[in-house]
Amino acid sequence: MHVIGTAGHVDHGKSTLVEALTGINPDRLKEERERQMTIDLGFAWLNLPGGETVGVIDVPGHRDFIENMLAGVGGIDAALFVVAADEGVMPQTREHLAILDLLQIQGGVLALTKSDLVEAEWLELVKADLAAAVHGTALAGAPMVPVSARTGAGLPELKAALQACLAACPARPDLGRPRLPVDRVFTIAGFGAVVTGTLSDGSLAVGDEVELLPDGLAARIRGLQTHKTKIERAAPGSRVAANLAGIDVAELRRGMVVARPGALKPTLLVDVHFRHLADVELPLKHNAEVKFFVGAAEVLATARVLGGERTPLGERTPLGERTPLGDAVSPGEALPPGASGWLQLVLAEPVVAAKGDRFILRRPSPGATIGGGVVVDAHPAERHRRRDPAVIARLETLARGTPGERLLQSLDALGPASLADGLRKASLDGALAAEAVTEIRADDGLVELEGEALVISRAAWARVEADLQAALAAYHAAHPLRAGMPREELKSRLGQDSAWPVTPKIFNALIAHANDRGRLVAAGAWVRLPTHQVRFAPAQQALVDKLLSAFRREPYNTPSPKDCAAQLGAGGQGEAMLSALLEQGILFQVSPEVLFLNETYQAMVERIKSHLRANGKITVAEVRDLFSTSRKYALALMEHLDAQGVTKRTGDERVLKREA
Ligand SMILES: Nc1nc2c(ncn2[C@@H]2O[C@H](COP(=O)(O)OP(=O)(O)OP(=O)(O)O)[C@@H](O)[C@H]2O)c(=O)[nH]1
Ligand SMILES: [Mg+2]
Repeated sequence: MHVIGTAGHVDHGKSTLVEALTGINPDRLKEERERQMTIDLGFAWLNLPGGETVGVIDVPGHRDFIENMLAGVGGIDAALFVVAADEGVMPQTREHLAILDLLQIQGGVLALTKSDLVEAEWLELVKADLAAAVHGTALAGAPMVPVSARTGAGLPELKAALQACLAACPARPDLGRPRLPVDRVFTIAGFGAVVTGTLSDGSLAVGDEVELLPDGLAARIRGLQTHKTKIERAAPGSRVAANLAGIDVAELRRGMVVARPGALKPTLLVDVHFRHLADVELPLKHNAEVKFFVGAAEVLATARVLGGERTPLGERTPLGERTPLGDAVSPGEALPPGASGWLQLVLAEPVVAAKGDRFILRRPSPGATIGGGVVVDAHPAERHRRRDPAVIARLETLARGTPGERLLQSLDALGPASLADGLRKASLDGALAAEAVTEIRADDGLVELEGEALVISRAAWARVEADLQAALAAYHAAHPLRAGMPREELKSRLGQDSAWPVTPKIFNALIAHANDRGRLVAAGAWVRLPTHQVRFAPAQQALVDKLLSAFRREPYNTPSPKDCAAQLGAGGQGEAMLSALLEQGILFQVSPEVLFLNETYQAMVERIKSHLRANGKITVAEVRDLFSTSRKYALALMEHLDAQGVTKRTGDERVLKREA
């Protein structure tokens, strides 16, 4: 599940390229089609040659609409960065590039559009210019592909480059805490309110009760779609349209977040690490008014400068690291262009944000992007006093991650592992290790599968549980007459989607834990959902009743398995129903050719045993006469009892081998 977003200067051919790639015109507004200019976000989906379908967000390039662009780029995995070959690098080429870099969008492809309009020599000049522009940014080294939407040249190469870029892109983590930042709201006649967005941190399913933040409105998910296809469950990282019941569309707006009730809290105060763009003209003054963009939300804020580093132009400072060249920016001082530092943003309205979220700041008027960075504390306890060195020390530690967070990260990557391995991978020992364990235990972040010898993070466990249940539900739907899914099949199914190896030891521990928690039932070679029951359709049940009454009429002269299957239905149905009757223990098979009702079989065994206890021995002929049946049935039963170790053959006779 991936989402890509376009970016680039106005009129450089982004929307035309999206339509050439996907067949979908992303400009859906009448005004956009009339003005031939994108105003708001557009959505499409692209089938890659490898079979993956990826979501596409098309953004406006015009500088007047850059704030609409910001509502869409937050959740993308990779950029489709567009530069028109005839015009080359332009102001919003640079501004969009800066935004993608501040948001740390990790990959992308550089498409040189309108290549049909230029000569080869000119194209080389534009390429060199673009390579210089992306130097030192998140898109440095991204492949450059000349294309023409007009002639179709380069489109297959572009798709291949996008595919390679996404293949290298890690899957979005499932933290069991879904968030859908709403980037579009509309109604569908007869269905009501629909919100769309790029889902992160967890999955959503039809029927889920949800909350719309920051307002705290309750709703229920009535339907879900991705790429206009109905789905039951949406995975993190996918484009999602959610039809909401119990809410009025007038209450909804872009920037809201759909989440589980109570899972997230809106905030009016965030502590951030901020990078001020080097080519901005003015310094960022303490208490300056800014626009804060996070997720799909936009809110006015006052920026309080807590401290920072004056770094040389263009040079990047890794979080918290002091460069010898930079001298400090004191609390309350203005942050000059090119500097980075710690801000506390006092928000005019509540938003939903989480630690680690990337954000952008813009100056309200005249509008300009001035920088961005990462949320370090989404719920600081208080307004920080300006001259408190402990505040920055704490933020630096938070930015690196608490010991517990570092342990959880390494456990998430390892899958089920020993606690000791998790600590080793996170390079935590001594007091830090103890602190990490205490912290994640306090947050209930650890699931013990086998004490400390095999643990898994709570979030990874939630994923495993959801995968197991989805695999079983799919199996039951495909095989309604089977008692359950074969264990081995479930194991390989789980292994297919897993980021870590599913060894027999790990699989058994996972299944045992899920079984103990009542999430599934593991019985012998079968695993099923607790709710699964083999139920025959009425017409099938009538055939079963008829067959069983034949067994009751002649309990010892029973139809063969082949006859039974034929009576139960053609085309494989009869065989499947017969297996179900055997699995349910209604019928019992003593040999490939002989079946009895289970109760008949039990009674026969008892009668033979008591005969043996009384007489010491029995022959096949005596068994035959005991039940007034034929030799075929008597022989099959006795050979079965020999094999079971109930009887032992000596010559023509059988004796009791042992008392059960
Ligand atoms: N010759 C030629 N013209 C193109 C090509 N791609 C786009 N155009 C033209 O360029 C103009 C702008 O294209 P759009 O796709 O609307 O550009 P955009 O980047 O989406 O513009 P905004 O969304 O407003 O930022 C249109 O007139 C297109 O027909 C191309 O490959 N070759
Ligand atoms: Mg456009």
